Amino acid sequence: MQLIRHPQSPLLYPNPLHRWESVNVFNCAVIEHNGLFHMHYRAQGVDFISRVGYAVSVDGLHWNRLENPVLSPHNGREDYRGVEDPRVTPLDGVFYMCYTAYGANGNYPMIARSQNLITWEDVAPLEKTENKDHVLFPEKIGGRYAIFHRRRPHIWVAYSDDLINWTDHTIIMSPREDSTWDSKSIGANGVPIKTEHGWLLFYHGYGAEHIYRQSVALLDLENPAKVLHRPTEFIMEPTETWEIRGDVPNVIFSCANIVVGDELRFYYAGADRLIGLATAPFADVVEFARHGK
Ligand code: BMA
Repeated sequence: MQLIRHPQSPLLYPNPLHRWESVNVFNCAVIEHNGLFHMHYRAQGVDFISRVGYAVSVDGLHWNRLENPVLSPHNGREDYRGVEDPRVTPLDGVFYMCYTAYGANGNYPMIARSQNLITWEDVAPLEKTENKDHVLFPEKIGGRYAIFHRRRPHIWVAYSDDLINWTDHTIIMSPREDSTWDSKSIGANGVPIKTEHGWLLFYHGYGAEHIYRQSVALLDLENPAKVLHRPTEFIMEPTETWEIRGDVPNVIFSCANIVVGDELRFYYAGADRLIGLATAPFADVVEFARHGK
């Protein structure tokens, strides 16, 4: 099974009129809330520092953007090189954004909070070591917050009572040495989707050729460290010119996988430069995942 590129894709381009987003717009979060689609996207302009922009849409295809970023570096040495790769999770009436703070010590996995999707305040970093690709689950598991994260090269899960202290860090999935596409590193994408067959996790992987491809896995609902099914094949790889050539070549990267009606909407960035959309009947994706090993 392969995801299908939407005919209107790519949907979002750099804006040459704004210094902060004139070069690349890429890895975006998308949620549906109160009848609108809300996007938080990573942008780079003339200084190549990543900021997070906000756009809103009635159909998830045509987007209206704010003039200024909603999140910029604000923690001195810890994020002066940029705030990257937002993943937004609505939970208990609050919006949480997991983003990467890129600074003097590498990448910190940060968690921020908002009531209105525009003004954000930091909660705390998940940990103060190299780590990224973290995304909060949309509900608590066993009474605790749950999060995916990535201490290279594995996808981990961890739990917290207060979003500040995280414990029970467990590896759930690792690169597959014998794989043609995910032998080197893997990381979680957007908010996992709860299904009757388990948590549907979308994740990216790359191998020796350093091509970022995409696939899915199904995890146990009560204990997501337990992988129920993990197909060997990928469901999307860079094929279009704008996915092969851009800022970083051969990259499909995604921080947003949502279900709208019967359809999976997989928002992604091509080559770290443009934002596009791929879709598939959601039932087909679940079936594909279920038939994995
Ligand atoms: C990853 C992240 C992403 C980026 C990708 C491809 O490590 O930094 O933000 O899209 O590399 O360059």
